[in-house]
Amino acid sequence: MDTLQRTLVLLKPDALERGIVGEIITRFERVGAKMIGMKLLVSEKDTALQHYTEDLARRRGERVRELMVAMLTSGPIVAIAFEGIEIVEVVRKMIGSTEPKSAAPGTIRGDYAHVSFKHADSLNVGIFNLVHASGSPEEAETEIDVWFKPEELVAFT
Ligand code: IDP
Ligand code: MG
Repeated sequence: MDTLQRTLVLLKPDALERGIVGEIITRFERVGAKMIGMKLLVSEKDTALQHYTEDLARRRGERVRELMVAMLTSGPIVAIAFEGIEIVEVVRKMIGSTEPKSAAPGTIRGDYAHVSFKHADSLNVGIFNLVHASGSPEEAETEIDVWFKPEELVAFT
């Protein structure tokens, strides 16, 4: 198994609205994750659909996929590609579980948010949890391709 991996992080519109982009990036810098790509953009609907794929609809329902595509395209986002040793798992650990209410203190979702699935459901919105991170090395490679052209990734040692 190759221990050197890449992962895709998105700072979702709520992170930009809250003005905590720098604080979140600082956390990844602290653990030594190597930034190999970063951009600020407003996502097209097509791109958001490539990111939140059929897989999300299968796992969480078509409604959640639609809500998340709407959320992701609702304002500026920051896309970052990181490289590091088993970095996929490390970054997932750092962001915490999907529902901020359940996310452990010390995680990004646990430290900067607190809302529940129940609350999001009552408003019929996707849950605001600030950050996306790839769930597996395979997902990471697919997602990096969605957000970055090869020439936008910086290789240096
Ligand atoms: P993850 O982001 O922790 O990997 P996924 O299951 O891949 O979680 O879901 C993608 C995103 O969709 C979540 O981060 C969250 O914002 C949103 N989401 C997932 N399930 C629900 C739900 O039941 N209600 C509202 N939003 C949801
Ligand atoms: Mg996911």
